[in-house]
Amino acid sequence: MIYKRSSALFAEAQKVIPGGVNSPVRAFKAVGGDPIFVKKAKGAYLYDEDGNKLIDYIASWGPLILGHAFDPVVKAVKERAELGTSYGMPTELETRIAELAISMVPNIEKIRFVNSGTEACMSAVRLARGYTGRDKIIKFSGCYHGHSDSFLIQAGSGAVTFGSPNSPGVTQGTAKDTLLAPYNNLEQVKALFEANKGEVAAIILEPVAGNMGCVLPQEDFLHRLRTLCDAHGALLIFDEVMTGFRLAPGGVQELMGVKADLVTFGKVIGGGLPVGAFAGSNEIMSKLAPEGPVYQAGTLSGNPLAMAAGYTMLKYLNDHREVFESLDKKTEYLHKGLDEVMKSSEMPWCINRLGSMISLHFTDKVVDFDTAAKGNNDTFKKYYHHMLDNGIYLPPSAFESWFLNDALSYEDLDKTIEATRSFVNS
Ligand code: KE4
Repeated sequence: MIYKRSSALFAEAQKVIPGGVNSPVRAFKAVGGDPIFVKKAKGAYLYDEDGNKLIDYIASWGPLILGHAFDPVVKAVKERAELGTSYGMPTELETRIAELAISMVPNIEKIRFVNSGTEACMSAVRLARGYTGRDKIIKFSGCYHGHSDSFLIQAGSGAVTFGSPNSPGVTQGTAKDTLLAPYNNLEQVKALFEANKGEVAAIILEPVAGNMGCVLPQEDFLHRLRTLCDAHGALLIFDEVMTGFRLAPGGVQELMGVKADLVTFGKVIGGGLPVGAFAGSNEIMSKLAPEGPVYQAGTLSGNPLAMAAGYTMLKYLNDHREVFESLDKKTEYLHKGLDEVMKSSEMPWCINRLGSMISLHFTDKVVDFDTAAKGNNDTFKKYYHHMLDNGIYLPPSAFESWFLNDALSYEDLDKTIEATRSFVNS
């Protein structure tokens, strides 16, 4: 594949944008080479600036579960734009998407819309602290909840991709209130609660992690966290920015039957436009301004274009729930195909999957950040570029989940499996 124009555009971008990108994980630092500049996208395919057609496995890092430029969403945004793009005033549309989201997701009575997953998680933690009157939070190494200071402590995704989980600029004052445990390690969580009696406002976690690659909660991990939070008067926050409206209409709460006190959303809820949200019981959410004292705000929160895209997306998913089964079946097919190919390789490998979240690791077991970090990154880099040269666009980091979209055909999946076979045989 030729990437001349992408490289030229990258050189121009680096002169005016730090690192040439507006989000670090796009910069290909973890896999080497210059990032691909995209010209347009439709369905399961990206068309880059050099005219290459690529099968897309990031779907904008999750939002585009129905594929790029999904016609109903495009139509809704075009029509809404004719009515004005932002008012800074309430609109009926915000009420309708709130009602729809609440009808789809268990255990939530009120929802507040923001502009990103970071904002959603940051606001949910502030609300938990305001509601409990406590300062500390427990997070898990390798989980990523956006780039708010409290979370850039052993974070996943781009933060770990750069090997700088503790970002400069995060003060000790902030870091001291973020307690860390390895994912799936209940004993450490118990120890943190014992050592910080009455001080923990909340546990926040990705109930199915996607920012170390895909890492599943073991046995009754989520149920036991629920019990520990109840015993210690802390809130349980599910960060479903990635899993929400992807693993099931009601997300992981529905899938695994565990009740969270607050749930955060992003990605799919915005249908490809900037939307985040956080939700919970009326009892907790009523503490939010202007109803309560916990302040949170945003000029473009509830933006009509973003609400039009998000509403159209959620309504389609709610009315066509067969999409979730279709996506799961396609991902299972891909999983089985990759399994069969990788079995013939000498190198250590494992594949983690739940629903349409899947990741291939070049190590033999990934259950938390430490085991994910043992993956052979040199092999991943070689695999990444081999796949790219075969027209397959994977997330440019071993610490990401692949995101399937329902526009992918079984022929696309076969191409992905065969390109992996040619890598193993090379
Ligand atoms: P955003 O602020 O990027 O919208 O959402 C932050 C966030 C919060 N919680 C979870 C579970 C997330 O996965 C994310 C963002 N995900 C990354 C990809 N793993 C975004 C990609 C990027 O940083 O460019």
